[in-house]
Amino acid sequence: MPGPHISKFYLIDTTLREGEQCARAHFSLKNKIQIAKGLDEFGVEYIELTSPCASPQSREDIDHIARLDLRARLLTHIRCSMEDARIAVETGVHGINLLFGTSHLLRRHSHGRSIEEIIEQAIEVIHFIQEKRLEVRFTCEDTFRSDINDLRRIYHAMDTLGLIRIGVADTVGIATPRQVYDLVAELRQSVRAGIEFHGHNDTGCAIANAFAALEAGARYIDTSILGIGERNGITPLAGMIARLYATEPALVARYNLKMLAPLARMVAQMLGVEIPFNYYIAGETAFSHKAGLHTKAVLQEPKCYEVLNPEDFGLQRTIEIGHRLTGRHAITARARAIGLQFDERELFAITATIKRLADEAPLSPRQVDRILRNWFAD
Ligand code: HCA
Ligand code: CU
Repeated sequence: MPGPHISKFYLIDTTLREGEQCARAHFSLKNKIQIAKGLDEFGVEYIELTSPCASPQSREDIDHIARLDLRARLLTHIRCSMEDARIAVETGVHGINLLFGTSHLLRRHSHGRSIEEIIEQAIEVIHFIQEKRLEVRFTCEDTFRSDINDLRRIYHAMDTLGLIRIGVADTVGIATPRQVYDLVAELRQSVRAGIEFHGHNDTGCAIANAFAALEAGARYIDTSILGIGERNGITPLAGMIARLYATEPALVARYNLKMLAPLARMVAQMLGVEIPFNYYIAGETAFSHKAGLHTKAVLQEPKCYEVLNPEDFGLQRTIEIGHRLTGRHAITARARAIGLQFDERELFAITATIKRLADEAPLSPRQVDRILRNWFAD
């Protein structure tokens, strides 16, 4: 089967903007510095920061982060207004991400502007930022519930201004990969600016949508550590990396993959939450193999059931043994690992015993080892 084609792309991590909008997040300056440095060390190309207009501390924090001299380019994210832009251009970031709600719902209930008014205001703000020689990006917020003709008009108008990026945002997590692909592919034909995709995960499509955007020619993907953001969040960094690595490890070879799990742990701790047990790469069971059929094959060739090599992420696989679905091969391997040899007949008997015991309740690795040792001693 031919693999998908992905060309050059950049990650815009927005843990420090969208992520701060997660109900559980309240980052101190110290937290923000740790996150920014961690992301920089991981290698994301851009870090997006909360608007300096959000609060006095938010403004001070940007100044601090701008002085860290990170490799990643810094962005801040503001409403498309002169008021916000005047403050944002003074913060020392490299670029400014603008957004304006363009869906019928947001135009009506959020700001009440017509499409003409949106374009007019955007032009003024963009010219102002460009005069300050900063990168500008413009997003039609709630892109996928906006009228396609309005989108065409706005993006075209923005593109003639020479923006570095235009943003496509699935603000409410409603889009499907096919819709994302089609829209990005169309825009790719009609605008010169690079396309950024920002996708929420309300219906579980955030990674697939981001990937579809890349397949259609988007150049920038927004992510956050643990996927944190408004409601249930956006495309999670580790999940996006997993998706890209599984397509072709070379796509993510430039990132420091071993930092994904520590970054997830760090942010989970800051939020006072656990990493979900089934989270991409860093989740407790992400590399656990259980059923006999699986463990037998994995012990011979991990690729049978792994598209991600845990070692590349600084992690290890686990073979679960003490349960009713266990198999002889997993038990044999464990016995060997603790220096015990059994013949075939014994192994069948031990396996049957463990299955019978585990029918009551799963056995811990220690209990399994004890059974093996006692058997050997007998
Ligand atoms: C927001 C909305 C936003 C913006 C995304 C973007 C969204 O909280 O400001 O500017 O690309 O999901 O639309 O996060
Ligand atoms: Cu968002």
